[in-house]
Amino acid sequence: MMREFFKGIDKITYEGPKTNNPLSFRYYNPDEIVGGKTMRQQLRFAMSYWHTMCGEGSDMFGRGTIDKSFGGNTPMEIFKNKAYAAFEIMDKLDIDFFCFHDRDIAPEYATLRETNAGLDAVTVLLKDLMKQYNKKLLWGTANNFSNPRYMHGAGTSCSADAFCFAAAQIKKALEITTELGGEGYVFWGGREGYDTLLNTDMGLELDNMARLMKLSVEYARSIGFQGDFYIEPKPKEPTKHQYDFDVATVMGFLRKYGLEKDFKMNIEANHATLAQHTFQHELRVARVNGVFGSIDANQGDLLLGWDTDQFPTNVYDTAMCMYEVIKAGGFTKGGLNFDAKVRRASFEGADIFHGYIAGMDAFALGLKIADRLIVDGRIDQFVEDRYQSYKTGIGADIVAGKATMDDLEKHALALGDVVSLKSGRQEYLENIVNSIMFQ
Ligand code: XLS
Ligand code: CA
Ligand code: CA
Repeated sequence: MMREFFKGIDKITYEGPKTNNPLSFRYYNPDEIVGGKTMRQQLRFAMSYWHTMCGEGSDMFGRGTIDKSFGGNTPMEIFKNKAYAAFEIMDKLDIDFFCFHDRDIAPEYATLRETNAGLDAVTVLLKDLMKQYNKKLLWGTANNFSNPRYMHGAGTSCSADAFCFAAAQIKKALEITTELGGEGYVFWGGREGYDTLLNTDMGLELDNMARLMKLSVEYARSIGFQGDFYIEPKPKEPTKHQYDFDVATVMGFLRKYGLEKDFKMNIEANHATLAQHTFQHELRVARVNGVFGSIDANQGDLLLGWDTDQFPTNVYDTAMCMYEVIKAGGFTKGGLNFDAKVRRASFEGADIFHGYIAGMDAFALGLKIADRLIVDGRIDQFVEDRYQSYKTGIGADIVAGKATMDDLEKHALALGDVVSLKSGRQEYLENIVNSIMFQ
């Protein structure tokens, strides 16, 4: 008989919008078809191991408020219990995937060798539990930012020794991810950036970051990893300037180093707003560049202005997110990873469930609304009509690359002073969105 960590919480099931049961789904109905696929297939929810199994509620001003030792005494016992508890949570919430950093799943010992041995032991357990509960690994990654040796960065450190440690950690994380059948591998440049340019050789740092990524991709493919690689943009925090600032910046980096075929984006809502973009903007940039991959589903607090990683509840944002996801053709190997944590004062076990339910329902609603927006068709039609002038005449020649500067000038001169323009109709479109959301 397996030990139960969250007593009193049964499996969370769909009860529909009218239920009063807070421990049920009102909108997430896994088998319901929306947009030609089940909600389960469309949304591909994942649990973030770091927040859910490790985050203890500490902040800059106070220590933890939430005990995540799960009754373990030795480090190894604690991490094994985390694994059992993790699968209980996924099972009860009906979440199919999880994501982890190497240091979330096993203890860090005095040496890398011992730490790797610990990782191997937990990997065996995770593999077992995955089989038993029918759960999958959405993506793995290496924590190359917590250990003090990465104070100057990992791949961008001024120390070649630190660079090697980073590489060794990524190598091991890739091996584990492959062993567990991971569908992806994420690079989030935790300390890949700078605090002052006065001590920084930016050119070398960027070259080295690209070198490490290239080596990692080559190694992963050589050991049979078949998943997708993602870069997760973030503009700042912990460093003042992170090199992977936003999707557009990362595209420039990838193209400079010839890595654009190897990577897609893992886009986090909170990182988008930290970069002064909307979540939808980042998704759109990824989509039009053909690099949409996966999502870290959360939301920030615009008044606090740092990476608060809250469970997403803003349905307007989840709707526009799912609109972009559907337009990008849906998820292939990616999914919606709740890179989100309950607030420090929400210290009871049940709070984790309330957080996930809130996020899953907000995305279920978002999916349904996005599908309705697309089926309704008025927005798509409006955009289509707005660019009509490129369908015929000089516009068609521009698009076909046939028009010369002389042709363009000739056309402009012939117009005299008259350009016929139509309204952008922003308010009309916003009304459509609201009327579909609240129908
Ligand atoms: C931190 C990031 C991190 C990545 C994975 O801000 O969101 O958790 O998602 O390393
Ligand atoms: Ca993230
Ligand atoms: Ca974050």
